[in-house]
Amino acid sequence: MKCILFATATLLLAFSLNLSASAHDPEKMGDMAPMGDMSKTAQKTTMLPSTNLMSGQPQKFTIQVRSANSKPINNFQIQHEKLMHLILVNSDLTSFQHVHPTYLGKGKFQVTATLPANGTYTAFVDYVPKGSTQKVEIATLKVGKTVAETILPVPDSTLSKTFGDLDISLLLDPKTVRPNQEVPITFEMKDASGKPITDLQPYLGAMGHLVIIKVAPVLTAANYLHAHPEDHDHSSGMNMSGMGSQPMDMSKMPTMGNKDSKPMDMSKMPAMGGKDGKMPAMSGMGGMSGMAMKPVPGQVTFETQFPGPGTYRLWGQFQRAGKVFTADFTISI
Ligand SMILES: [Cu+2]
Repeated sequence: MKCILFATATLLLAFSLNLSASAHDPEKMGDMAPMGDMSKTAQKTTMLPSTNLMSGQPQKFTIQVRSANSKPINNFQIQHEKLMHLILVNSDLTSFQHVHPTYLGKGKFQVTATLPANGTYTAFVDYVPKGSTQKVEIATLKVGKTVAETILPVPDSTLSKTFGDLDISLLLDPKTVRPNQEVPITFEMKDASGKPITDLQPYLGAMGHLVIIKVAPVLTAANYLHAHPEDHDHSSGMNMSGMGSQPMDMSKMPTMGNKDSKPMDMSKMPAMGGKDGKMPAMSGMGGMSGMAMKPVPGQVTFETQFPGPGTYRLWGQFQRAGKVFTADFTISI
């Protein structure tokens, strides 16, 4: 238990530090300016080119990761099987891409992406410098010369929708959501005959990937929430409540079972690792709630924390027959 409390305190501390760092004024950021936080503790990463981009054409982007003192960051930690995750959205949040830039060394990454239409795009650059905590920085990309008026998304009238040949429901009751408290978010997937699908494949080391963005006229790094599904094996090992019908199996708790006061090795805890507490939502991905969840056929459950009332866009990504598919929902909290 000491270990758990220690970790919680660490997460909270990291969160409060990073929150202040992310309070910046997006108005002051030029296109060529360093992206992300502009405060003292910010990284100074750039993504180029960022203006006069052509729509509908593959464009090669270079991302140079730099620390706050402008030095390139050279070493990165793999999180969810990749050194960097890049999420590209347009200002309407109708376009969503999740890509993985290739590392070229010396802090430089490269990725080719096609931005579908004229407008303003936000890139969320998500990485972990070796020995540090998760960083999320943003870049603004301008496609075309005329920028269409942004139409912000409104909440879906139903949380059951058809994606390809699947009926997917989002099992989440917004009325139960409290700010900064962990909430389970379940995607329920059924085939055309109404049967739960049973052939999901691991994607990025988990049964799914969930990106959540809080809708706003101007997006900042703080609008980016991210969650991964509960790892069932791991969450059973993390069952802190002991209230389930099964007795707690301490042998499955190599990290949590330590009774000494050693600091927790976060890298060995995928359910919490990478959750440096930069954003509360990102600290939630399984584990801390200690719920031992049994896999339910056709269901993938994520955990996250919503920072407060608002409209949120959710993109769940899953893999089946070697192909990744995306199910998106808009909810009001
Ligand atoms: Cu990714």
